Amino acid sequence: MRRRFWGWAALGGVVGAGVFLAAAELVALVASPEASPLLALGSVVIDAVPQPLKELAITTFGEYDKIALLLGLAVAVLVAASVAGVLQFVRPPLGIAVVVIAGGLSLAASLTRAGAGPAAAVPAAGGTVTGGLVLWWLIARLRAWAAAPGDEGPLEQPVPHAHEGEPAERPTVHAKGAAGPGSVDRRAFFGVTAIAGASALLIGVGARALITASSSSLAAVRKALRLPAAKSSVAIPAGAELDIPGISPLFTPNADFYRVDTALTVPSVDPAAWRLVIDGMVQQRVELTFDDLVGMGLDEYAITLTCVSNEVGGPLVGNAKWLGVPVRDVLRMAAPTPGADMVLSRSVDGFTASTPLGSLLDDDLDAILAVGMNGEPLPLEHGFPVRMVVPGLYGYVSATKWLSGLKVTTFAADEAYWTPRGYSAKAPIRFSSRLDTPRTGQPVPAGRIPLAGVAWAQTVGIERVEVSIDDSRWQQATLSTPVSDDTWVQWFLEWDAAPGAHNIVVRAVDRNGDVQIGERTPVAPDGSTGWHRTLIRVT
Ligand SMILES: Nc1nc2c(c(=O)[nH]1)N[C@H]1C(S)=C(S)[C@@H](COP(=O)(O)O)O[C@H]1N2
Ligand SMILES: [Mo]
Repeated sequence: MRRRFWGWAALGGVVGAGVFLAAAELVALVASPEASPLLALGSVVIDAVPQPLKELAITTFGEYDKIALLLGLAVAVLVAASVAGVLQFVRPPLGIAVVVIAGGLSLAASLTRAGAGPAAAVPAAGGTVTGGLVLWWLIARLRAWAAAPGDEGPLEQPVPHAHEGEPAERPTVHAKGAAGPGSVDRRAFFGVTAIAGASALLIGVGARALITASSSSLAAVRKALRLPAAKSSVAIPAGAELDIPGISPLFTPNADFYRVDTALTVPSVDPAAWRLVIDGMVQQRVELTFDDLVGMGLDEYAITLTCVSNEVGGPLVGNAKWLGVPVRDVLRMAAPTPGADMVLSRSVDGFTASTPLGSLLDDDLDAILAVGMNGEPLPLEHGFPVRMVVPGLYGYVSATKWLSGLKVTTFAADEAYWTPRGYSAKAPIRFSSRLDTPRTGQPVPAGRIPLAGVAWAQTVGIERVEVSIDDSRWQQATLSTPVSDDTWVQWFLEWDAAPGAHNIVVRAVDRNGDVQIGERTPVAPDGSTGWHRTLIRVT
């Protein structure tokens, strides 16, 4: 078929895809809000991409890694849709075959998400049928127009717009074509393209907005939630916080707290419907409601949380005051049976973490089920309404957000989310230190200035922090008064900065007397090592 129609065929394909997605969103709204095909596909991609690629995405896009993924998916959909349109034009029903394949993939993706019931299949199925019909009809009109005798088609090669507004008004049709055979099909093609395109846009955006609105109603639920007062609060000793511009604050504000998870959209969990199931190798299966949990009494704990993906000197660490209940109190209600050595905590979104049972039962370790963070209910993106926090273990093996279950089991029998993806099943944190100020690329004027930052060795505590300037001897920094061994400390060292470039290296020594490992190792499989080195320019 004539190549000059390929642009219009691609446009038909894109409109068909738009109708596919809009219809799916509309059906999802009624049938299965979690089963949006695009989001389901995105989640499958997140779960499937190999670990190095994922690290690359996190380091390249940071907090925007998920937006980048969705944009990438959108581009892929545009390309596939255009190809489907052209294929359907050149060799029907190959385009329809592409739609069916896309529908099958979305269907599989929706059905395999955590907690998906049979209803999760409906949006993808509805989208496939509607999108396929529109594509078939549009391309049939285009083929009739292209095949019409005497119609040479557009005089100039029309360039399809990015948005399918009013291509019919383009000066592409000469008088003979307008009245000749095929003009009915041409008008039908453009008319339906415009109407279908515009409706897809309206319906798709509208349905998504309504689905999103349900999460803003959850935000209102969270805002109205009043947690019982804490039985005990964290004592902050004098000198716990240094007053140095540019240093990490002792407690990281919730809005600045790093976020790492595999959830493409923040899971919505209503505390009124929340249940925690403790099962597996237990004498007594236990099921708790949110009121049961907070009714056990809340205490405040200051704990620094660390991500295994944090590079030396990186931002994926934060300190907060958590309000919660010891995990051991809940586990003891269920009475773990002998032989168990692991607790597999599960999130509503399917994420799992493997934590040694011994750590969670240890009376001297403040492993908690947290419901509050820095004086508020947990923020939605930090695991509302309940998450786990365990001092001294990386987040991926302990800090399950949107918690739904604790399965008492063994490391031999069960595997957590990250274990088959290149990370260790057990991962105590590697203690570390960081220079916060001054920063690389931020020249400072010569004179006396503080070098300052934070250091953490959860459960053990920081003994001292040492700084080496231009490879000279290690100088001991001054520490803030620790809140506890589970929180980071701030440190500073006054420095007479002379003009030029200077190499600053920081390392910590923990209370066991161990010196921070100097050798650089990557974040996988169990956390980065190395000293934070910073090049500072003094002017
Ligand atoms: N449900 C769920 N919980 C999760 C994760 C996740 O992907 N899904 N990521 C874990 C990881 S890797 C870390 S480091 C911490 C991060 O917690 P934050 O986002 O509140 O800082 O959450 C943990 N809990
Ligand atoms: Mo993490």
